Amino acid sequence: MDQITTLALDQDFVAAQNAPLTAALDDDYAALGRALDRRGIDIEAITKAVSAFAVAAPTWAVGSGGTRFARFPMAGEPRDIFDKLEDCAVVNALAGATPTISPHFPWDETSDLPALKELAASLGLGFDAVNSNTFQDHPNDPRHPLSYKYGSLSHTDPAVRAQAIEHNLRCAEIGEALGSKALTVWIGDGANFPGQQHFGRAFDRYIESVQAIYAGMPETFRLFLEHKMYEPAFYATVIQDWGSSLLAAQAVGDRCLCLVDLGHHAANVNIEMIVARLVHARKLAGFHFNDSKYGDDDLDAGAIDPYRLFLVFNELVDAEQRRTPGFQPSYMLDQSHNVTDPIESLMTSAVEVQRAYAQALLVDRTALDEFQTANDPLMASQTLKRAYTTDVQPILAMARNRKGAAIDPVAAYRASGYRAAVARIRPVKTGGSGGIV
Ligand SMILES: [Mn+2]
Repeated sequence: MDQITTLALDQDFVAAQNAPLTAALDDDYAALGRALDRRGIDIEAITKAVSAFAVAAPTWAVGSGGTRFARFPMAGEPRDIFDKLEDCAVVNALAGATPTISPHFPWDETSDLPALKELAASLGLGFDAVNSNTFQDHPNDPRHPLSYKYGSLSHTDPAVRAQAIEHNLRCAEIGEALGSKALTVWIGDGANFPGQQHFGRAFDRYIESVQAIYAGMPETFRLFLEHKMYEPAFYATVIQDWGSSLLAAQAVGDRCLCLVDLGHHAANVNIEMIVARLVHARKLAGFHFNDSKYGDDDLDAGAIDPYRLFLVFNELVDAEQRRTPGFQPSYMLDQSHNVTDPIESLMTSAVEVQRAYAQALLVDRTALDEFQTANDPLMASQTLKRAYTTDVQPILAMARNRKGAAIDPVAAYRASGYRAAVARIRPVKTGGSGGIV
């Protein structure tokens, strides 16, 4: 492959884009610094923490997503994992918050792993958790002669389970070669009709399969179990909620943890409380960030309910500051971009996640503790709101500016002409009607 040259990855271009914006940024940053100082908060400490904060970009999110009904392809969509890496590099170069990518197999299959590693290194990208896929068949792969139509790790047929276990072990092996340290397992197993599946036996089979993956994967690896309430199984899913996920993780081992995808719950479920419970159990793997209005919408993080995102981070920062043993969450975006340029969505989403983190760092935890102890719900709530309503934009922009990323990532991206440039060398990719690409 030819590595493309693009203005979006050119430091001088980004610096030139930032130049006319720096005076206003300095002014806003100084004003916010004074305001925070009056609250006893050192703005530099917050900026440093924000600067160190990272969220992984999933490789599948740089292509156009779709729904069950249709997918509308976009110009210049990535053709393979190498193109995806280049798109992810642009996201990281301009928004400065996604230094790692999370690959998915078989979607990211390549026969040349060393070349993949080399390209990632040249683009300054590392590899986060590897994702396995046993929720669809792999018709062109001779290692997958059996169908996952009726499940994978919990399938009634031991041969299908063995095939699915083998796929997961292979994903871990590829991940190890790429420098990843975790394997994420999400299965679509479940039932579409009452009576279709024996709940207890299916769960037992799932645990047994995950135990086999855990025993076979590298000892340096962590195993993330992702739950999801529904879809593709619409009546019952084997790992439908954090309770099932926790029971399974506890049955498997210390390095087996529960991953929370914000969209994978019933409407109005208190996700921040799930975070607190998983932190308590020392079983929080991390997050797949996205947003939703109705279900597993996979909308951009912070697009619908930024306060909920803040409340999730409020729990995460609380755990971080209490130095909870073993607290080492892994953060990733997991969204489907149906109507936007995925690069723009990923950049703005990474910024929204960072924003929620910055706001959560501003919570006066001593005051909050006192209001909780004194049973003062109004002031406790106001303590959170005071942090949430603080405009931390200058902190986020300053963190980006200092690391050579863009003060205004979307404006810089559009000015770079990246999409038009890749559209000239990447043919339009039709097909793929699924909601996930
Ligand atoms: Mn997910």
